[in-house]
Amino acid sequence: MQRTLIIFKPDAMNRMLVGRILTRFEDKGLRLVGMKLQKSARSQVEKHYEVHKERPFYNDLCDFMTSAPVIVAVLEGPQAIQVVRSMLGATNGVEAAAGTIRGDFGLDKQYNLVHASDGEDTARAEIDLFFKPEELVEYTRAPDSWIVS
Ligand code: 3AN
Repeated sequence: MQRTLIIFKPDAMNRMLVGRILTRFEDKGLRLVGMKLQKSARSQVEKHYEVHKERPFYNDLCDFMTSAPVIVAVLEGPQAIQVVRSMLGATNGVEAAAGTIRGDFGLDKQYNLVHASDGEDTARAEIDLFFKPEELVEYTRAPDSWIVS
């Protein structure tokens, strides 16, 4: 089992797409182990996107990510990091394949609806940045035995 951090970005929130996107993750069988609504602190967002600090879009990206409340969540499942990245599709909605979340709902590279961790180390760091250990819940659901053999 692997855990990955996702963020429903301000565009997903303002376009009221959270329910429809979350349904896709639920339909896939992924399990929510943490979830909260928050207006992110600038310092948290700056740290989250630190790897892009030198990129020209860094400041705009931090402005955007603090412009409205977001929903941060942790999803769990086999190979969850890769599974969720594949479901999102390419960064730019114009290029993202049809059938992916960005391919079906987006047309932009900044307004790309959902963030998801891109590797094991980043997933661990991002989960630590956005969640306290006690905010993550371990449990099983009745259908789990029919989702993973
Ligand atoms: P991904 O979200 O697919 O992991 P990254 O890590 O390359 O994409 O970029 C992080 C975030 O930076 C993206 N989600 C997007 O919001 C923003 N971003 C990436 N490239 C650009 C760009 N050329 N112009 C504006 N924003 C960008």
